[in-house]
Amino acid sequence: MTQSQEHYIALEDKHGAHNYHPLPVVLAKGKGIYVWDTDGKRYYDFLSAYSAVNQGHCHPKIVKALTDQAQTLTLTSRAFYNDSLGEYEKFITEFFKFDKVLPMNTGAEAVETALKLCRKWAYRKKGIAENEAVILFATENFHGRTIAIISASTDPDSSGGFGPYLPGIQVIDYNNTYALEAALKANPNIAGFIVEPIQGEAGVMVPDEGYLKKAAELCKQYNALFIADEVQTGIARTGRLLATCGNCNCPEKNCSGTPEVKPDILILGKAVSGGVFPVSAVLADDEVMLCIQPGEHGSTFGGNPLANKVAIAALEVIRDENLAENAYQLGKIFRERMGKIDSPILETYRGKGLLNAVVINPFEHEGKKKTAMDVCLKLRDNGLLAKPTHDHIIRFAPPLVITEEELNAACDIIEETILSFGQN
Ligand code: IF1
Repeated sequence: MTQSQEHYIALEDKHGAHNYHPLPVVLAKGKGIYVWDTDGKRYYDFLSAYSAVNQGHCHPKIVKALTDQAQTLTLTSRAFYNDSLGEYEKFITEFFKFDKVLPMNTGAEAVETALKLCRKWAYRKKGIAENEAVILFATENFHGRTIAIISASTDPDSSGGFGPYLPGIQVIDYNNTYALEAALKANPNIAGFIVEPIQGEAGVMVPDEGYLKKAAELCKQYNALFIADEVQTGIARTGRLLATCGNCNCPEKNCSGTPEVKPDILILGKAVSGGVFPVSAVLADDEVMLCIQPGEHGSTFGGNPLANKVAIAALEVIRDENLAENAYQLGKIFRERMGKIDSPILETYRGKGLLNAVVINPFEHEGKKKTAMDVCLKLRDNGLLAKPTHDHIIRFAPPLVITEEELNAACDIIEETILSFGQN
């Protein structure tokens, strides 16, 4: 850590709220799969801003869409029409095969939107009595930071001390279709079930094969909406256009893998814009989406011209650069490489596509107790950035534009770093 970086860290510490504990590195530039710190040192970015920068940092096509539109028209509000919103709505609904989209900005806002939509549907279509609707969530979920969302959290760090919480929420076991069926059977007021196809914050928890399909079938059987939060898993990250990829008709060649399911409500964020701008989206067919009527929901910035142009460009990059296929192929190589690392500190690894995690056994090194954070600090020193989750898990999620050669070079760093700890 140089003096210059300490200066930036001290500034944030003094003037910013202390709601984060960042890895000590101060970034000043990004290009493709790389970021540079304020001293000019280059790193492989294996976090990709939590999977927002799937298209790589500062992708020229996306940046051009942003700068062109920034000089023309940035914001109209939804009080008026604008000449890019319809174009974007047509594009994204055709891309993901839904009738309609509701544009928002952040992931949490899109989740809130989906929850509101689900409740409206419950009252207007399912016939649940006013104020009686219940939405099911999974244990260890992460859907964002709003009061409604943390009301469903099972993580005391997320929810503790922020009560009172929102009613109308029930939490059931993740990756357990029996628990889902029991809940649906027990209560006719269940309006929907919201789930991450792979749980990110929980530590890249990949559910059993067929779980999502069965969950969607159960929702259909009991007339509840199946809501997929693909804010993190969405848009090529897991080796398919969507982790729930069913009826989405992926433009990618390799995306003919086992079709899973088409959610009733699909939530996207992060990579919709390639990390250039906050853009999120809720997609549904008319039967559901038209339950919300004019004046009942909205946002000043949702559907703004900058967002519209940026999102079209970002999705075109996903399609034109075959990023789902790349994530699929390179994900296999990544896990093969992790499987070959022979170290007592590497407990296991898991993931899909380029959303992976390595589980670190707590260990002692040079007489001191070490955790995943110590491994991440060493990775940083060795030129690769990743962030621990839950003390013992390291998430590895590089931009999807990474090449096989670059991935192997990055795996060399991970391997050397882990092995350097294993030799006590
Ligand atoms: C933070 C994790 C990732 C999400 C899913 C909605 C949202 C997120 C599945 C909300 C956001 C973020 C937010 C970020 C940390 C991060 C995260 F570590 F918590 F789990 F990505 F891995 N649904 N995830 O993962 O989207 O409102 O943030 O745009 O610092 O809170 P948002």
